[in-house]
Amino acid sequence: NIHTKSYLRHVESMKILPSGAGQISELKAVILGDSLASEENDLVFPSQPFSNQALVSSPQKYLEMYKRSIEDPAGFWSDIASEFYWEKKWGQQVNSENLDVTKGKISIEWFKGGITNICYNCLDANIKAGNGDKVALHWEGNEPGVDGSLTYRQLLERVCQLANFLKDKGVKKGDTVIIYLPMIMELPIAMLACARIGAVHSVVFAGYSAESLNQRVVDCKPKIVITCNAVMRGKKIIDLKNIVDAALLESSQNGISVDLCLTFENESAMKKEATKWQKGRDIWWQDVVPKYPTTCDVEWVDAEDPLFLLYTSGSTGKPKGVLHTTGGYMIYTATTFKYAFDYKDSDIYWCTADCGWITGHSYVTYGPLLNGATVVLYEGVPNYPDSGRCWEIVDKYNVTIFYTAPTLYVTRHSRKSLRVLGSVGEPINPSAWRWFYNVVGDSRCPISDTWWQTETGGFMITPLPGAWPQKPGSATFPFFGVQPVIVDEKGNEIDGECSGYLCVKSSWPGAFRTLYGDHERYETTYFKAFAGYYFSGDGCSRDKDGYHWLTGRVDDVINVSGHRIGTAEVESALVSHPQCAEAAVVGVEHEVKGQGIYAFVTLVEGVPYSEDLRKSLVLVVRNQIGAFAAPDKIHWAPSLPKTRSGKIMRRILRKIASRQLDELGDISTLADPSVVDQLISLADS
Ligand code: 6R9
Repeated sequence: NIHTKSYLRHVESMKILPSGAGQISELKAVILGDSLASEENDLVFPSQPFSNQALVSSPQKYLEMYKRSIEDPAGFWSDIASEFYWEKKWGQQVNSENLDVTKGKISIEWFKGGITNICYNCLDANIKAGNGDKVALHWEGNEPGVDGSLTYRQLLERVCQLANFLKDKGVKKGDTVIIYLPMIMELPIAMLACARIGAVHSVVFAGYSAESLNQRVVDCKPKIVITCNAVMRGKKIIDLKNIVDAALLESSQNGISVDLCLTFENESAMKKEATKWQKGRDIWWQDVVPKYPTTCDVEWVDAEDPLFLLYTSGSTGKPKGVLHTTGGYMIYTATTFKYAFDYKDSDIYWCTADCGWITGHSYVTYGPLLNGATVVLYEGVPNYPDSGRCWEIVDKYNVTIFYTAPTLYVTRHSRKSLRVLGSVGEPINPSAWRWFYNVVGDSRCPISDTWWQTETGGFMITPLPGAWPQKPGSATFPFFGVQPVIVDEKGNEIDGECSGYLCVKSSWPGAFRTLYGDHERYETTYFKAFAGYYFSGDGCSRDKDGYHWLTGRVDDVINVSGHRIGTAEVESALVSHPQCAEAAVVGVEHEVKGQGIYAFVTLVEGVPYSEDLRKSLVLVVRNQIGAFAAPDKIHWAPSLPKTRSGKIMRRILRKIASRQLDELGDISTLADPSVVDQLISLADS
């Protein structure tokens, strides 16, 4: 195996190091020599005390486990799966797969024939293990001082009440339930209640517009919609019930009518009396759910029975309903959570993602609860009432593991409790990485830069904190059982130092099994581009030490006069300029070069935009990448359009860059849609 070889080389090169030593610059000189001072060769070592207590404490240990996971996936994963509760064990064959379209239908199965329930494993099993009185969820409301918590036992009781209600209303195994809720405890409760009775949940992020919600209702035809009347985002009230009403009206005109809309009264945002109501269809959660018994038998399901659908946008066309099944997803999210965050029973874990995204499914709800973790849920926005809020929350709950999109700002507060940081959603450029490491983590906490996707269910390429030195901006090495390959245009695997398209060879337990109702699109989108592989849609390079560097979506690659330039590369160069706070780069049509480089740039607070500064920004890119990569246009951006999960919406930036202002599309998922108007007004300044 080529990759195992390159890791071996890597490990050999590290044997000369005193393990976990902290003096980066001296060590760098020892192993790399002076000539290799470029950014990607900067190694950041875990501290000795951290490595000593880590689950995977050395590259050798990782390599041992990784090798076994590749050579004997069935053995590796069934050993882990045996630690979970199964009503009946899986059959003789642990897994089977076909990832090659030329050999027939694409199919992936793990633990088929095994009978289990993920809600049981999250709650009942942890209570049986003595964690009944441990806090499962700490909830922090939008308004400071508004909070609450539930122990594992209390959470189970709430879940059972809702599960009983759903059953009573005729929701059965295999039925779909749409959940349109903000980050209140009822959101994970609703997910778990569906899982308990074998219903398939489809959480729709409560920032989606009525039109988007309608699309999803029409596609998955839910038995019931669970929502709440309103939510506060900072000082703004969002009337969710209105949005649901509009969506359901539209879907009924499309021939799909939903008969039941269970509505939670989110009192701190809006009173019952102020809520629009459709008699006969709408029911208040508080009026009915608490009347149901606090115990509820589990619906045992097959490992390959569907657990949830989660819609994600494709590059074109209607949203894709990514379908995950039960057993493999359960084992995979639990295991990735445990190792990538070096999870210990005493940890307090906070992931800032919303449950409306995959990160909230795998790493707010399932992964952490399967491990019996204490999870912080936050209802609000990171900068309300001010930019210190996140750190206030970290200090208030003594958060030890903090997982976020790398776009937050730090002020005051101690953050002493932190020990592991995580990053997700976008390539984190070396400057942002250093800031996260030095400022947020006080140069003490390893960063798990986790590369993965809605489709992959869980982490694919990620550091294991404490196991090996990190390189700022690199997601490092594959998780157990994952075989990333980099292929060229023709689909040939390339070895060693290289860059190309990131694919995955062989399945892993957390892989999605189909696109809901459209298996053909599943095959075409993900398995036809490079036969035999799952194609991620991302570009990636691998350096001589085997570290992986994600370069962004392949559709974000700009081809300038035949030079392939990752938008992330140009962004990294721009943000290395001391006066540049953030940058987003897109391609635009260019008469001569084919594509030109268009850069949106946010300056450090207080720095005025000037012609000299523009020149020096362009110069930085010329110097770091080459003249061919010099931006054709620098567009000053007081802020960038981002989703609530922190992803820059390049689709919108591309439209602004090419001045296709009437084609901006749906901007309802932006954290702050007014950013768009601001950018347009600055387009030609
Ligand atoms: C988990 C999640 C997936 C896309 C993925 C890639 C980008 C996510 C990343 C990253 C570089 C990381 N992405 N994590 N790129 N480094 N650590 O975000 O899922 O919403 O489906 O997005 O996000 O481009 O293809 P999803």
